[in-house]
Amino acid sequence: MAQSRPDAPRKTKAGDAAAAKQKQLESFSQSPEPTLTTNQGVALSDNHNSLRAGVRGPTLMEDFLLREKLTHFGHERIAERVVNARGAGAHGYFEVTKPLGQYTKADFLQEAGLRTPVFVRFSTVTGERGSADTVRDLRGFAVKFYTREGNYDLVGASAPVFFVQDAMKFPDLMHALKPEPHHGMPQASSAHDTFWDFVSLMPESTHALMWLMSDRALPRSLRMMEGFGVHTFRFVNAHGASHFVKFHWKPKLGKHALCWDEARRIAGQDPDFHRRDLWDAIARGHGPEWELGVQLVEEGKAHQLGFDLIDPTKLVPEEMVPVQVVGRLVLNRNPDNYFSETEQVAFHPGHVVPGIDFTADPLLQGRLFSYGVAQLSRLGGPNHHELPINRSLCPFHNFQRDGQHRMTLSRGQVNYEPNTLATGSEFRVDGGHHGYQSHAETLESPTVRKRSPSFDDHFSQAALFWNSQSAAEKEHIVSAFQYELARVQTVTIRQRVVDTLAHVDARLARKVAEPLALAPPDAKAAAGRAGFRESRAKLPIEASPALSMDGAGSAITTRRVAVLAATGVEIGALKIIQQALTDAGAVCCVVADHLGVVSTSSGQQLPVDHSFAGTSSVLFDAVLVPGGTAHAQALARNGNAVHFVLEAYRHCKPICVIGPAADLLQAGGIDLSGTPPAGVLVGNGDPTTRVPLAQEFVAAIGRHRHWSRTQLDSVPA
Ligand code: HDE
Repeated sequence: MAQSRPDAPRKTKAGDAAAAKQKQLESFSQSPEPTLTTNQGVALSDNHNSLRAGVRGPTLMEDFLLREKLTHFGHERIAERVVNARGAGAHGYFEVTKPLGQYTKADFLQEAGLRTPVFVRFSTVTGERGSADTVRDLRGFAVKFYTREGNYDLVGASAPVFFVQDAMKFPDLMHALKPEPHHGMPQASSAHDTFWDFVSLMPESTHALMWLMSDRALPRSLRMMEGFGVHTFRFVNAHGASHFVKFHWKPKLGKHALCWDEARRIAGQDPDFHRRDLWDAIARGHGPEWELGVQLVEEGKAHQLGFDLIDPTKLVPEEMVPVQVVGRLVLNRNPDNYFSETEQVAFHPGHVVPGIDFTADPLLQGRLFSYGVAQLSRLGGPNHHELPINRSLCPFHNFQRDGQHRMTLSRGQVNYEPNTLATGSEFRVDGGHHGYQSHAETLESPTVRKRSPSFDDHFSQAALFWNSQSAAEKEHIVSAFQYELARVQTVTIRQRVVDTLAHVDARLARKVAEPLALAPPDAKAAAGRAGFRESRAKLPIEASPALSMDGAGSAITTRRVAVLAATGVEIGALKIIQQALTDAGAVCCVVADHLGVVSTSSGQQLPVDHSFAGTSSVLFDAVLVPGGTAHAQALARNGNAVHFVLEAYRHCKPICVIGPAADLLQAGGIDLSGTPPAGVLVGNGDPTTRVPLAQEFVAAIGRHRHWSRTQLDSVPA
């Protein structure tokens, strides 16, 4: 039996490490074959007919071909994840840009340029496996690094804080959030009584609630979403010195949101909107990219922050501890098989490598137990680490044996340690400097089932988040609370929520309460309830600009622009604008009343990508309506075209109309006589203005949404 010390040949050989995982997966992959066989390899002659006693007779029990096929089919489904069930996965690599040897001995973070293969799975938290993508929810952002020292999983989320401080409350939170147990509704939504009942009794959830009610919970794309490790972890260097670390993923395409009305419409138009968007971008060679950022806090300085670093309802404002960019994550390959990869991948916050360690965050501590047991029931046994997607790239060997679905054939007489029989000399792994060393934290206190008073401040960071939002973002938060609470049937629950919100911001609480027929928010009533704590930290900053998503422009790569066209469309300006958009990486699609082609004013044939019947404005980021009198008149007579433009207007998307096409907006009562509304560009058809118009349009799309548009409710769409 080949035995070695656990850390002897840990390094993969030279070569492209990122390709190594692909090669490993390929050794398990299978392409369609020209013949069919049973699972035992016996060739089939007929895959259409079962074995019968005569052509019209009953099917025979003996038909092992039918039995095998039906038995396998009947077992195709496995239990979905109890949370984060709906996901999308992709392969890629992580590359170090700033080595971190000073802080951590983790091998994959030592060398600039070193690439480590990764598999990433994004997910919604609440919905079941078949639910829609664009629901209001936080998103899971789980990264498996196949490092040379073993797998490291960073199982994070799209918000840096969580709803509860202790793992003990996680099942209650999720029970309250998931469909109500008596009738199994609603699907993938927090807008119901049990969720708000629970959170209204748990003031510690207030900060995470602010994130859930904000635009953060409606990402435009998984590619335009920040990720966070949430908990504080530890980096440990080669000398055993430890730093606290918070992880951040910063999307290269900027952070952008959908608007709520649009998100709901997309859920009907294309429930796979986010999954498709990720898949298509990678398939077209526009694999998304994130920077990995770390916030490092010296052990001895943590107490100076003014809040407890191991409380998972707290973030570390970037303005207090800057985020240092240390690497980049690139996703560049779609999975070959959704089930084998995206479904069977098993993440675990306890999959760490030497140099990365835990803190005593009581939520993290519970997670360290929970993921292992979840995989046992979901993947049917203790050998799921042997599934191709979960296999480490470096060899693994130990004396764990047997169990369901064991694939490794462990040779020899010896399945225990210490031993002498394997090689004739004593083999013993019993301490020493090699392998994973847990950080030696000094712990001396009596056992206690109690929260630390340092976790008592539930509102100062919720208020920081609120204060950091732009005026439009604040309005969105208010509307979100109003929508959710309007769906709550029990009036006392609504009242409890607004009473608690009064501790975040009095105006926020009042505005939320206004249309809900509630008594004025009563901060004192909230303060009298169980779970409430008076403690409130004094933060050195009033607002953290990094918490807002508004205003930051970004590249427009992969943004989808709809070009509306009817017979007689003028393509002079269109060509120039289209070129500018394509040069900037956007994707233009011609939308018309019918598929095929549209005749232009100069008699050319313009190919059509989508018909109005087959698409919708909510599936695009911007709209361009070129000039041409006959074309503009035809579109103005077409209710679908008018709706398309007005809906895009209501969703604050950039719109460029040329010449008579402005009538489409005016039909919705949008006044273009003076300065056009934000993000609306009106071209006059003059050829000399085409290039600047194209540039302005690119810039307007880069701003993403023009939230400052007013009186949107008066626009009929
Ligand atoms: Fe999870 N979580 N979680 N979680 N979580 C699961 O693991 C759990 C928490 C997160 O794409 C489950 O394999 C407990 C925070 C992601 O496969 C389960 C607690 C964060 C994913 C589980 C938490 C997460 C999961 C479901 C509180 C953000 C999907 C099946 C103590 C940092 C990973 C499974 C993927 C999945 C338990 C809290 C993120 C049941 C007990 C906080 C991204 O084990």
